[in-house]
Amino acid sequence: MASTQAAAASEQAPTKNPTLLAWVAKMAAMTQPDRIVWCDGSEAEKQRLTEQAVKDGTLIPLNPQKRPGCYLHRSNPNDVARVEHLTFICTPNKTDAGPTNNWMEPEAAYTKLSQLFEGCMKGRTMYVVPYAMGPLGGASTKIGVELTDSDYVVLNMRIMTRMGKAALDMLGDSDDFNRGLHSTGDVNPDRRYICHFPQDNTIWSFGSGYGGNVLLGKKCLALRIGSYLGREEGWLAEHMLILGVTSPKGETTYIAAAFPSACGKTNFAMMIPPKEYAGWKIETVGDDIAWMRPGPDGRLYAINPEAGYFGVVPGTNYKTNPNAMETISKDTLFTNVALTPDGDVWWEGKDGEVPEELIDWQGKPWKKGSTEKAAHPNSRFTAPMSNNPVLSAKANDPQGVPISAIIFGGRRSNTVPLVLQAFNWTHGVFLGATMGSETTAAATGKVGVVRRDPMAMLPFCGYHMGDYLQHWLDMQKSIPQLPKIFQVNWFRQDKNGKFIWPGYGENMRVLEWIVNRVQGRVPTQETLLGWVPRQDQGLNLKGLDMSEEAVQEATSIKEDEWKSELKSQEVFFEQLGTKAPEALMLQRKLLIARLDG
Ligand code: OXD
Ligand code: MN
Repeated sequence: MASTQAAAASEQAPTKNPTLLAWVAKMAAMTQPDRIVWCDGSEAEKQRLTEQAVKDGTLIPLNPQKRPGCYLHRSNPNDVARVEHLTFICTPNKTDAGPTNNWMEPEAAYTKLSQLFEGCMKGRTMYVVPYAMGPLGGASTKIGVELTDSDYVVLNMRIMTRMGKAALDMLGDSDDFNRGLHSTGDVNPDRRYICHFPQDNTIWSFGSGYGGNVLLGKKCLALRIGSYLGREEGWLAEHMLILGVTSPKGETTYIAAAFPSACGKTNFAMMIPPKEYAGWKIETVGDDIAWMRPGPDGRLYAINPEAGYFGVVPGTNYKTNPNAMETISKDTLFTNVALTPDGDVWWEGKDGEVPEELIDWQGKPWKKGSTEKAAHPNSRFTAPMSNNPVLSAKANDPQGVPISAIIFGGRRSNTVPLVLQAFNWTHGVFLGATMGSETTAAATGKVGVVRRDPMAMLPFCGYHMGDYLQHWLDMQKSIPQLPKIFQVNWFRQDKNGKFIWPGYGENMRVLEWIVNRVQGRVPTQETLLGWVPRQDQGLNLKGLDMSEEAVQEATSIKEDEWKSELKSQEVFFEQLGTKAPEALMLQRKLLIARLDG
């Protein structure tokens, strides 16, 4: 694009912010779009972009009687998940990125990606998407601007963030905004890079259209860059849901919980308690990301920086998550699910009969009984959080909510018991740091292998993991009223490979114990690993369809399993080298001594 066009574009720009205008012009000069469109976030803009996306085949309208305002998008089959091996942290020193991130030297990365971005928007539109992560006007809220050549990205960003004029107004003339550049390019996995430059507050993403790689506010800004900023500024950016649980007496406790991708954060955040819990209520503040900072009253306050949900579709049904089913009943974008003959969507695990015939996620005819999945295992919905019947009013509160408990949960078929409470903050950080989880379809690669995933942040920590863990330890000095820390595992299996714990709504029983512990209401039992529910005054099992032996099995601690677990943890700590925090190494020694003693 000629520089005269860039000048013309800045004349039409709805801002006079000199830094923003100069940066947009510079990026446009490199990518050379035919036109630049500044997004205002209006309904008219949504309609215009949607019509255009339908016309160019990016979106398929669904049956308006069955799914009003909903569309289906099919991605390139080579572009269906986050690509951790193509995701880079580009800090000046390799050590700053640490051993768990891919690293590129910043200048080398800018040069390499500039070659890909050079002229890549010829014949295309560059959309300028100003967005806020967090409630507008909040002290914790951050502004980003994403430049993208994808109308699908704009429509998703519209749901996932507070986007358009309001964000631009909040930015004003400040130069404090994240600079995000994205092009779908030719969707070639050999030319796909997701690069983060924390010291420049910049993200460059090329060659993908998949949410986690391209909705730059989410994983890239809210977690990778966010975690880096959090360390500099004294707060925490975490891969955590936030929920409020209200007892029949009207007492609300806010809890943040970290689980790796596709391990049920959305389900947990929207859970409906079982019938034995009449009068209890769960409300969602966030389903994926928490930004937490100490508040003036000494408690830790959390906001959800997002405005929508980008959730895993398969397995969602009226039993596992009725509130999600309501949430995705309208105004939702579906990606890579199957299409029914009557214009609705279908996925494995949906309620009701399996249809005889479908069009699968790749647009091919599919017949019942096929060995192929009709919906991709990482197919997704993008839905506004305002659709959620149990959305907490606090989700839009710029102050956030005071967190009383933090939960770390992995997907483990063995070893980790149903629930335990850490002895103290340092021990809790040790539990989070040593989390392991079996991999899922949310990222490209083998599914079902255990990997260490500290705080569920392995793919999302924007700096050295050892420094990150030290930051967690240091935070206790600035939070006089520390939340209590817990570890859970809903995924333990019996010898036949069946999940022992029923999960979903029944997780309320574990949640109630956590609330009771936080409020100091129930006694507990000490074990080698932490505090667990007592058999007499522990978990409420009334009405639970589970044998006593199965409950025993779900909560048991097997010392031999813990000995091999400790070995696998050792490999992880060795990787951190001298940056493995001393306090965590001491926790490790104490645990070894307890197990050997
Ligand atoms: C997500 C993920 O999309 O964690 O939230 O992959
Ligand atoms: Mn996630």
